[in-house]
Amino acid sequence: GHPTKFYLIPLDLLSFVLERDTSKLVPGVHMKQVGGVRGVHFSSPHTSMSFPSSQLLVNCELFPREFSIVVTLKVSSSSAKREASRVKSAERGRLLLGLRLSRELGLERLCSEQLQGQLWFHPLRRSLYLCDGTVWITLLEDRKRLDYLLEHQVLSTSSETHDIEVFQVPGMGLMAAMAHRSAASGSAVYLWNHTGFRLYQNITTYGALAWRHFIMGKKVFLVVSNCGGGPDEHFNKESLMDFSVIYKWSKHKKQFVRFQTLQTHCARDWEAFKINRMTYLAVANHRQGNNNHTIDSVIYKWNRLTKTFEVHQMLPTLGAYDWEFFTVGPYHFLVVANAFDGVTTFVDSVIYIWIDGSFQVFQTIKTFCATDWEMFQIGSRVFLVVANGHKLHVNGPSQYAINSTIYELNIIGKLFVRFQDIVTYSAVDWEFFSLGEEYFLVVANSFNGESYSLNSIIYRWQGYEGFVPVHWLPTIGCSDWEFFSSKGESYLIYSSAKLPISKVFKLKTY
Ligand SMILES: [Ca+2]
Ligand SMILES: [Ca+2]
Ligand SMILES: [Ca+2]
Repeated sequence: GHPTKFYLIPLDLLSFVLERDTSKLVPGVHMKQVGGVRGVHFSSPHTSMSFPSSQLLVNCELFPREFSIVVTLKVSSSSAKREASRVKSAERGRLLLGLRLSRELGLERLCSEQLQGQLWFHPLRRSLYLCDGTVWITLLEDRKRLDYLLEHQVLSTSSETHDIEVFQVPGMGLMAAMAHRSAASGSAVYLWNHTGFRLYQNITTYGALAWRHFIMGKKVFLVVSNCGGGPDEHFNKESLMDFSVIYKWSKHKKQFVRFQTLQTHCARDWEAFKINRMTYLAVANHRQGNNNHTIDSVIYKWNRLTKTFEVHQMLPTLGAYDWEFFTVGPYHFLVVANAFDGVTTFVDSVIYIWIDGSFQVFQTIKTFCATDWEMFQIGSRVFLVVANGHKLHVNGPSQYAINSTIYELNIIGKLFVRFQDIVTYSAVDWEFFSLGEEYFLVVANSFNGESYSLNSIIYRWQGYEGFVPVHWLPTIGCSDWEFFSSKGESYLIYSSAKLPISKVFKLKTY
């Protein structure tokens, strides 16, 4: 799976510089012996200690941006002290890499000014600390870290897929509902076993665009949006087939059964949420007829007496694509991704806040064919990231390589402020996930103006630097990414709007 693995053969770095002339050591190099352990101490770098990096990295023209040195330590019962090694790799005489290791093993010593720069390895915690002159800073802790992704399953589906929803059904396990394009074959629910997703139930849909699951009491529900028959239909049934259906899981039949039908308008997304133990659904109505994007989206509320969802509030939207609900402390927010007003994609998306039983405008944010909002938290910090699809103004050309932006909630200023811009290619989905103590975002890039074969990119949170790209995953017409875990393993699945396949990747950690 991972080509670079083949090059991971152990190298004795010291042998590159020490065994040239065994009769004498070069200036600035001393042998040291502490408690029966011999080591080499480099007090000052000398140019004769250099060696070309090509000796280390065979078939590698350029020195890589990321480079790891694995230090293997044999831990004896007595505290051992090692001082080692300065590695210098010179390209045209320039110092590219310097490493100074001075490491303590065993129980904690007080970090003082004299120990500044010293590393301390705790064998029981398997953690590595650095003394900054005052305190020990944690450099490494024994925890899960993302290494690489392994293709786990290529799932053939009856047609192209616009959306995946992964959820748990008590007594059944993990399931995935997929919004397949074709009205002839409809959509399907898949059941997970360790080898992958297997077809479980076919459900009649007409150009399905989105699935969403929700739970009321102990009952599991699914809602799907239909957007006409799509190109499969030979005559115009659009108005008849433009609706959404709520299904309920029947424990008895072990199937999803039809529960309620709602009139929607090419709904791109359903969001389910609870406020004060009441269940609400929000639908993102995208357009009415062929061209009217300036329409209302609807918040529905569960009525316990009639046992149906009823209209609670209408909110004006512009080609709405996505709703995202989130809660910060005592405050409930709902943000809409507005995509298009019929003329331009330069439209405002709106963050609403729940006040006295209804949503009111909290903040508007300029977006460009916004297709998705994803909220995530890192520690106490609250972020919102938008997927911008493309820039289109009146009848001008469309731009697909544009910024999608991460915003951070400024609690004092009571508004979201720009945190980081990331270039995306007609982005249609962001998915946030964490592994151990690492945080990631994956973006679904769908189109660059010429091709649908593009990389989706996984970004890793690096604190001050924000999110940096770490993995590139080739996709075709990517429409959705979902993260899920099963039996301690983590997975990502993506769907394609251009090919009848979905792919599951297993996240390999070290
Ligand atoms: Ca989804
Ligand atoms: Ca979303
Ligand atoms: Ca997603």
